[in-house]
Amino acid sequence: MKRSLISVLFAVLATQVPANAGAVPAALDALHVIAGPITNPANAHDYYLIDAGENDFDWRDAEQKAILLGGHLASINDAAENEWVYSTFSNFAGIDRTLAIGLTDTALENHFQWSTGEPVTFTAWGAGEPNNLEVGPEGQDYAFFFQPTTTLRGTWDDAGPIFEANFYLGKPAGVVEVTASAIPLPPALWPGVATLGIAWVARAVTSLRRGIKGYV
Ligand SMILES: [Ca+2]
Ligand SMILES: [Ca+2]
Ligand SMILES: [Ca+2]
Repeated sequence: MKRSLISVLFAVLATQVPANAGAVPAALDALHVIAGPITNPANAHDYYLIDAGENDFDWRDAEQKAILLGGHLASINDAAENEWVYSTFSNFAGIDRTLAIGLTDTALENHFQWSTGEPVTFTAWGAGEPNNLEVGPEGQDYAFFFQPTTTLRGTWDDAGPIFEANFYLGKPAGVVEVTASAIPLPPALWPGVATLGIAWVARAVTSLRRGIKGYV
């Protein structure tokens, strides 16, 4: 995982944002941005849909990409945001998708927290979830929406971090939420990046976000 994240980082840093409006920076390919920014009128936050291209989808990589975009995987703070996120992205471009959101209990089993640090004020677990199903030694610590063709559509499942690229129940993707107060690249989350200079990286990311504004 480390190698792929580093390659993403360098792709971002190497990006020269073109002056001409409407051009799509090459770094978007590395971040696998499918769509965005799309603004939720209810909270004025911008959202992106990202995936892992042809690779297996890893929740942890998606969260790091979200940070590079200036946010985190989406925090679902109420029923209205749940409905908006699911209806906007679960069948985006006509493709059924299994959507990652920013909820995880990696720190303490069955104590789910948003990666933004916001308090958990709303949940929409599917029947019987979260069940921490022991499919591997780690259990299930990462939240995803069930995708549209399941009877549990619109509700959440705890799952392992990795979904195969060709997962048979909907292409895995992540929903990124950017708030006005989001601080790109918190040093605590990017210890390796700190040595490269946080300010330099933050400037590059800000330029990138400016460059892709309007790209949907
Ligand atoms: Ca939110
Ligand atoms: Ca768990
Ligand atoms: Ca589960």
